[in-house]
Order: sequence, then structure tokens, then C-alpha cells
Amino acid sequence: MNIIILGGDGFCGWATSLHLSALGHDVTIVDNLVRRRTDEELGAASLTPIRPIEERLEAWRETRNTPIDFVPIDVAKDYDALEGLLARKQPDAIVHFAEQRAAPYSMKSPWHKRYTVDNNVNATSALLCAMVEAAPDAHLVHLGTMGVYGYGKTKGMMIPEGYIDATLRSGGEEANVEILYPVDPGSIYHMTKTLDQLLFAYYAKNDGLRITDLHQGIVWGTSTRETDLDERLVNRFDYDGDYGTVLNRFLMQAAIGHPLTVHGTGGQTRAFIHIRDTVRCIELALGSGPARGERVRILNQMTETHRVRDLAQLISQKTGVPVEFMDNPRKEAPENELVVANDTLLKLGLEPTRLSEGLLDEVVNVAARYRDRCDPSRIVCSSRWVRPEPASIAAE
Ligand code: NAD
Ligand code: USQ
Repeated sequence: MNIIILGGDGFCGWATSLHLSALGHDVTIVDNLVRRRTDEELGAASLTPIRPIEERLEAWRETRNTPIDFVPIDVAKDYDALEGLLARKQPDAIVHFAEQRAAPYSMKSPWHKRYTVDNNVNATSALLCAMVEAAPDAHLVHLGTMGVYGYGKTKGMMIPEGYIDATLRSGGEEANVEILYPVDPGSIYHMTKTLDQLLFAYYAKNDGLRITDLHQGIVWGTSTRETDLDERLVNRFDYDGDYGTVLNRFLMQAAIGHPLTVHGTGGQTRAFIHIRDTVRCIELALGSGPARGERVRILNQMTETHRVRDLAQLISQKTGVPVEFMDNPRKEAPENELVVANDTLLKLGLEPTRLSEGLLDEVVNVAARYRDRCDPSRIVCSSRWVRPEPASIAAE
């Protein structure tokens, strides 16, 4: 297949680009490299020394002799360039990772809130609009989030894959309708993903676009078979309080002996998936998909659920690093159950990579190898969900 990967220089996108190229697909990466500039803004680079995009691509060419093309485009802003690329390449499929993906970053300030909405919603809107004009038959695979369903209100009931049946009642009459699962986002970032869902539903209905939305859990790990082939192909490893996700953060903290930063009671239950399964799921999603005119296909892309404090305790027992329960900077349910249906990807052939001692060790080893690149002052999350009350009100 001829595949365009939007956001292909990022954590999930780079690993996916290499994986699809290794499978023999013709891959083009589109990225505006904003994530590298955000490293500079935050003063916290990837723990692993990621190479400039040109060097990454050259290393891949030398390793596999299957070149990957790179086109620098801001998907949210450079509409003509995007439409022109789709018209020229006539892709069979487009994988869309090109969004600001960190919840704490999206809550940092009014600028960060507006940037996240502008970037994410405009990127998705521009892409769908350009597909109608230039690539109406391409299959769009978007990386969405489990966070659109929300946490705390599901009462331990199984979350289905995107849709629920609802009954409308009026004047003694009843009608059964299928609706998108009611959204309940927990951050500005997660909210942008709920807005993406409406754009997808509209363009699938009105223009017959073929869309798969993968509601992904928290990705952990760093290496895949392909990123391991050469040190210059190393994947990103975010550990800072804005971009680092919880399990990779704990593993990195364990590697440098920093107390494990559990927010609140650590009773938050979340869905997880290893980066190797992420790339496999995208391969499986690309190999199937809706026909033109069908509703958006929504798949839950996760393999297991864990409670945050259980993860911390597991890692603490393995490594001896203590757990620190901190004030929760987020506004979220302190404790929740989470049960998720993920049948479709399993039926398509996903064999889940479970959290295991060996894999945990692997990540700790990557973190230990690059520990000197860690800036401990960047570990604790400084972003707050709710503005502190002025002292005068707090005192009343
Ligand atoms: P990332 O920040 O590492 O990568 C995103 C990439 O998109 C970056 O290279 C960035 O430069 C690029 N980008 C952002 N805005 C762009 C724009 N306007 N134009 C062109 N390029 C742009 O993030 P990631 O962890 O790889 O996540 C990728 C996608 O997967 C996101 O949409 C995210 O919501 C989703 N996701 C990630 C996780 C996770 O745990 N990492 C979990 C669930 C879903
Ligand atoms: N947490 C801690 N300590 C930390 C960091 C986080 O206790 O040091 C807690 C948070 O309070 C939260 C949970 O761990 O309850 C998960 O936080 P996270 O930062 O790992 O995940 P989240 O903010 O939800 O975002 C990540 C990705 C995002 C993706 C989402 C999938 O950054 O792109 O969409 O996971 S999901 O969580 O399923 O919605």
C-alpha cells in the first residue's frame, strides 16, 4: 500500500512508519516537527537521543534499503500543501497521529489550551476536507484515545467499541437508536479527541469517507523490532511532567532512584498497550476497514488495565525505589473501575504483549542507559487542572 503517516516523527508515528515500511509498504512521513520544538520550550528532551529526521531516514535507508519519504507540512495550517500532497501521492491509506497529545501540556496556560484545540481540531478538519477533494477512496486510520469515554462514571460496566444503543421515549412511543458513546473528557487534550469524533461521523455520513478511529490506551515501552536495528533509529522516551506517561515515567524514575510520583491515592485505573502492539494494531487496522458510506469504525486499542498504585507498588517491589503519594494536579476521579471491550483487534489477530518482568526490565535498562540525559527538575508535573483559589477566598 501507498501510506501517508501524519505525525510520523513522533513516538507512535516513528515506530509505525518503520514497521509499515519493513512490511513492504510505500511510506511517506508528514510532520511539522513541532514536538521537537516543544522539547526546547519545556527544556526537557526525549530521554533517548533521537536523531534529526534526515539522519533517521538515512539510517533506515542504509538498514533496510526501503526509503521513507519525508514532507514537512503543518497539517493544521498548510492546507494547500496537504491537499496537493494527497493529489500527487493518491494514498491507499493515511494514518493520522499529528496532534498535540499530552493532557498536562494542554492544561498549562490559556495559550496551551487554545493551541491544543487549534492544532488538533484544525489538523483533523483540514485532513478530512483535503481527502474529499483529493483522496476520497483512501482509508483514514486515526489515533484517538480511551479518554473520550471518561473515567469514574462507567461504574465498572464494559465500555463498548464506540457506540451504544439508546431508547428514545415520547408520548408512549419508543425508538431505538445507535449513538456515539457519550463523551466525558478529562482534559482539553482529551476534549479535542471528542471533537475529532464528530468531524469523523460527519464526513463519513456526508462524503462517504472510510474512517477507522482507534481509541488507544496509554502506550508504554519504547523499542520495537525495527527501532532496535540501529541506534540512530531509537524511539522517543518522554519522562517529563508534561509529556511522560505514567508507566514509562515510573520505570525511568526507578532507573534513577527517584520516588515514584503517584497522583492522589493512585486509585485511577487506566488502559495500557505496549508500543509493539500499537504498531501491530495499526497494521491490522490498515488490512481491514469500512467501505465507503459505512459508519466510522471505532476500535478500542488496548490490551490490559491497571490501577496506578498497583503499577507503582509492582515497580517499587522490583527495584526498592519508594512510592510517593502526591497531591493530584489533575481533576479526575480518585478511584475508578475500568472494563473495556477490545474484541475486534483480537479477532483481527492481535496477540497482546502483557506487562511482564522482562519487558519492565527492558524499559528500565533503556532508561538506565540514558539516565545522564535526565533532568530531575523536569520530573514532577507542574501543570494544574484547576487554578488555585485567591488567598482571600481560600481563607474564608
Ligand atoms: P508525539 O507528540 O510523540 O507525536 C506527534 C507527532 O505529530 C509529532 O512528531 C509532532 O511533531 C506531529 N505534529 C503535531 N501537530 C502537527 C501538525 N499540525 N502538523 C504536522 N505534524 C504535527 O505523540 P505520540 O505519543 O506519538 O501520539 C501520537 C497520536 O497517538 C496522538 O494523536 C495521540 O493522541 C495518540 N495517542 C497516544 C498515546 C500515547 O500514550 N503516546 C495514547 C493514546 C493515543
Ligand atoms: N499519573 C500519576 N503519576 C504520574 C503521571 C500520571 O499518578 O507521574 C496518573 C494521572 O493522574 C492519570 C494516569 O496516571 O490518572 C494516567 O496519566 P498519563 O499521563 O499516563 O495518561 P493521560 O494523561 O491519560 O494521557 C496519555 C497520553 C494520551 C493518550 C492517553 C490514553 O499522553 O495521548 O490519549 O494516555 S488514555 O489515558 O487511555 O486516555
